[in-house]
Amino acid sequence: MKLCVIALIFALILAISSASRINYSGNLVLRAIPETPEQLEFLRDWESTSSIDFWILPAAVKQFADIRINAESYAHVTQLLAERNISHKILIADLGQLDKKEQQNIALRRALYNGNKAIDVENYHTYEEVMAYLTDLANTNPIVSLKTGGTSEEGRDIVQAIISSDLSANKPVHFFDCNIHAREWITGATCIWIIDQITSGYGSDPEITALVDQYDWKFIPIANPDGYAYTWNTDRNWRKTRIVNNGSTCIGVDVNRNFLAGFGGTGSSGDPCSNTFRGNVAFSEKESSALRDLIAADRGRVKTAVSMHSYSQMFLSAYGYTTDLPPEYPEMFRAMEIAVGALTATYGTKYTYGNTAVTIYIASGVTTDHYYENEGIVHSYTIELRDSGTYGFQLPPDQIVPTAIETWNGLKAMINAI
Ligand code: 0X9
Ligand code: ZN
Repeated sequence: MKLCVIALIFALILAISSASRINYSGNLVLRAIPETPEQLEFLRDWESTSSIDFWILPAAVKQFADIRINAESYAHVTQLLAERNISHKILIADLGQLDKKEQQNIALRRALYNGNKAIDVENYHTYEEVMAYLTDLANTNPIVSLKTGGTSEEGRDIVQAIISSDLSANKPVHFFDCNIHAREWITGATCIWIIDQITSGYGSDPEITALVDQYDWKFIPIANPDGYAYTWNTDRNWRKTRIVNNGSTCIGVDVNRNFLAGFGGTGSSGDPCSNTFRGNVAFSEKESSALRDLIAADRGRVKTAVSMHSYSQMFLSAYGYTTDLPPEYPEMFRAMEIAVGALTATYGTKYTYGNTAVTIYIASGVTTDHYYENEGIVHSYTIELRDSGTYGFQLPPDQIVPTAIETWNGLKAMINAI
C-alpha cells in the first residue's frame, strides 16, 4: 500500500512536470524599493515597455515592487538598479525550488485524498478537473447550475457556477470572478472552497442557509482558462491570456486592463510584450467580453462584485484609473473596513484597504471600475489575497483553507453589513 502511494506520487509529479514545462531553477525574485519619483518612473517605464516580469507592479515611492529575473540577467538587472540608486533585496532565492516543492505538495495531497467529491477542494487543480467538479456539483445539487459566459480564445468554456435556491425570485446577486490572472492560483482555489462551503452548508448550517435564501451566488472560478491551462502545462508564471497578438511575437493580453473604464490610461501598456498589455481596444478579448456579458445579465441585481487576485493582502475599491474618489467612497470604505476587520480577526492576517489608485497604483481598464462605473455596482472590490511575498503566486496548498476561511469571514461580515 505504502509503495503504491509512493509510486502514485512519483507518477503524478512526473505527469505535472512534463518536459515542456519551463524550468525556473536559478530564477530569483527581487524586491526593489523606489525612493524618489524618478526611480518610480524608471521602474514603471521598464515594466510597460518590456517583457520583464514584475510580480508586484511598481506602485508608489517607498512601496516595494517585486521583479522575477533569471540567473543570467541578475548581474545586468542589479546593475541597472544600482545605476539609479534603487535599493533591492532578494525575496526568493531560487524559484525552481519553490516550483518543485509546489508540485510535490500538490501530488502528495492528491495521493492522500480519500474524500467523495470530484476534487479535493483543499488542493490546486487543473482547468479540466475544476470543470468536472462543477459539472458533478450541478448534477447532484439542486441549488447549483452552470452558465457558460462564452469561450476563451483557445475554445475553453468560461463557466459561471450559480448557487440559487429559487432562480425565479431574482434575488440580489453576489458576483465573483477569479483567476483573471492565470498564475494567481489561490484565487480560483478560494472561490472553489467558498462554492463548496455554500453548497455543502445549505440546509444544515443556519448562517449559510440564510445567505442562500436571501441571495443568489455567482462564481467564475477560472475567468482566464487558456492562461490557467498554460500555467499548469508550460509556464507556472504566466499572467495574461494566450492570444496571438498581430504584428508581435509576444503572446497575451492582460484581461484586467481590457475593460471599458479609463481604458488605455496610465497603469496599462500598449506594448504586447508587457505583462500589462491592454489589447487594442476595450473588450477586444473574448475573456473580458464574457465577464462583461455575465455581469450585465444581472444588471440591477448585483449587490457585490468581487474580483479575486493575489498577492499582497489588500482590499481595493474604485477607482483604479484615477485618484478621484467616487461619491459613494465613504460607504465603500465602511464596507471594506468591516470586511478587513473580520478577515484579520480570523488569524491575524494583515490587510491594507482603500481605493485602488491610492492604495496600490493607477490601473486602467480594470474589472472593478467597469463593474462600478458601467454596471452601477457600488460594492465592487478587488481583493489581493495572501501572501505578502514569502511564496508569492506559489502559495502552498496548506494555505488554501486558512486563506479561504479568512476571506469568506470578511465577505460574510461585509455582506451582512451592507
Ligand atoms: O494590477 C492588477 O491587475 C491587480 N494586481 S495584480 O498583482 N493581481 O495583478 C490590481 C488591480 C486593482 N484594480 C482593481 N481591479 N480595482
Ligand atoms: Zn491579479
